[in-house]
Amino acid sequence: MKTYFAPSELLINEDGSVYHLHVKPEQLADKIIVVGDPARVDLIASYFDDVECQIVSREFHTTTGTYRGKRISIISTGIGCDNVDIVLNEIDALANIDFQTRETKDRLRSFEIVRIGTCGGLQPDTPIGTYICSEVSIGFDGLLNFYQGRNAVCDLPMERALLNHLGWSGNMCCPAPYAIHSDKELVERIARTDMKRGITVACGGFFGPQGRQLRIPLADPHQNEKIGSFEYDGLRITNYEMESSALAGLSRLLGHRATTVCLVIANRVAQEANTDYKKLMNNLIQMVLERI
Ligand code: R1P
Ligand code: URA
Repeated sequence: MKTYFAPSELLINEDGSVYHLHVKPEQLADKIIVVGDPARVDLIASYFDDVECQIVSREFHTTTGTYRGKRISIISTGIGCDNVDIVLNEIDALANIDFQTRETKDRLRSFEIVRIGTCGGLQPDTPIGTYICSEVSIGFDGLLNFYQGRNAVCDLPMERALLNHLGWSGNMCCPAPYAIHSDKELVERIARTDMKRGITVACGGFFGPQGRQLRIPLADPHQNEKIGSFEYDGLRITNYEMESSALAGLSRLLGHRATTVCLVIANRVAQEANTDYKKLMNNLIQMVLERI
């Protein structure tokens, strides 16, 4: 049975492009690299052989082109899982909803999506300069809780074990954290043996939610010690960033395959940071372009 999506639910611009991204259905490749920083789109595109289109709309910059014969789209999300909700739903609509009839297509398209980002390392063996591939993402952002099917795709025992370990109750559990596995084959192909693998926690903020205290005291001053000592099924929490959970979760619910790779630019245990990471990011970009 076909589902019809009203103009208020799927917003389409006058020129036939999707509302926020301003991208048209034919402009999207099956392989997609997602980044937070719009400037990173141009950096990645500088490695392309050919550029087919470049679209700029708010923080959502999209470039489609080819890298060694592979057609790839690069899209910036800006910061946060709320923006990933927009990007994932709009790219899925571009692929799987007919913009003329506003109905789902008979044959559904599936994307391969890799996010390239920066993150904070949470273990002594994830120093600045480490590349981490997320085998699992834990969302402290709450986004997936609004979608039916969340429990079917999440690792519920891992969620319970983490909450137990943190000893959180009341406001600290609102919204409930969700644990979602990345696509296994994609993790193997992207991480190979030269990237660290682990559990990534995606937070709804850079400061308090990541246990950083400036002038406001934290609700749980021991959050990062507890996060660092959590172990589940041989995996530890390796890093904090702000988008991987929504990317993995929505991809799973929509039938796309996704994972996140991040460069560690701050280590919370050693209390060190490096804001001059251009060379290391360039290297990570080239690794992903070869492997996607
Ligand atoms: C915070 O500084 C930003 O950096 C990380 C976080 O997820 C957040 O978006 O990723 P990006 O480097 O992709 O922006
Ligand atoms: N991005 C984050 O979200 N956290 C960090 O500590 C560094 C980059």
